[in-house]
Amino acid sequence: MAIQLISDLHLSQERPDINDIFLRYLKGPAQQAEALYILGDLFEAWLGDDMVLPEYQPLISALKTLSENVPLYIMYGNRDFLMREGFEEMTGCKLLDEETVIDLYGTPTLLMHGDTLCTDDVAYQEFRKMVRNPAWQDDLLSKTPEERLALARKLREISKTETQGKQEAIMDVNQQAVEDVMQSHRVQQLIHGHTHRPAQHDFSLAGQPAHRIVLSDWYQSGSMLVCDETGCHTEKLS
Ligand code: LP5
Repeated sequence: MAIQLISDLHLSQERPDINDIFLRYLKGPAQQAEALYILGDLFEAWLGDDMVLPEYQPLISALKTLSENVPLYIMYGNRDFLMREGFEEMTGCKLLDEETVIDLYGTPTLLMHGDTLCTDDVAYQEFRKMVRNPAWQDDLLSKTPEERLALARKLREISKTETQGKQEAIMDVNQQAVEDVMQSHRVQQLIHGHTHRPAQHDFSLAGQPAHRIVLSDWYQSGSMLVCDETGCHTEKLS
């Protein structure tokens, strides 16, 4: 048995081929998992548990079916931070804190989405503060579905323009932020997504070997990290 980790699927009606890969994954390889961890941005946009977009329905039903056999855990990304108890009920996924330490076959491992590690992206961190404010979210959730969709579209437009104007380096993690959060949780291993720069980084932390694994997005094809007693490796999904 092995633990599987995925992130940054950005499921949406714009990429039906990726939705199909996800459905095949849930009915196939995911059935073999000891547990499945989804580290954020499962959906392109989650606009509230009370307005599930029709294209998400089969994906949600497939998650619920899988949850009858496999423990499912999920954390928010920067696109789906409006998931609440309703989402847990409809999918069988348990929402995790945004910094969660698990015992990965004897190695304490910190799981994160990864956006908070991009501390050089000051504009994003300010934006994040705004949208993570409970009052802002309550106000948003009181709006009609049409208003929420319009706002989400507007935010996507702004974000696309903004990211095109940013240097690549500032949209990556800040190494000091990585080390600070790892030390605060007393771990030597971190797994996260968000940056869309899949890699395994080795470095030294407090004089000991440390390891940061960045998960792949699902823009071109599916991908999962598989971890067992022997270590972690990436497998492509199609
Ligand atoms: O998403 P991605 O990977 O392209 O870029 C991210 C950061 N951008 C975001 C914004 C999201 O893309 C917007 C998503 C909207 C859908 C979900 C919303 C659900 C609820 C809302 C509606 C119901 O996260 C981007 C980072 C990049 O990652 C790399 O880390 O740089 O950050 C930005 O682009 C933020 C800008 O720099 C600052 C934006 C200021 C916007 C101020 C808006 C004011 C309100 C306007 C209302 C119309």
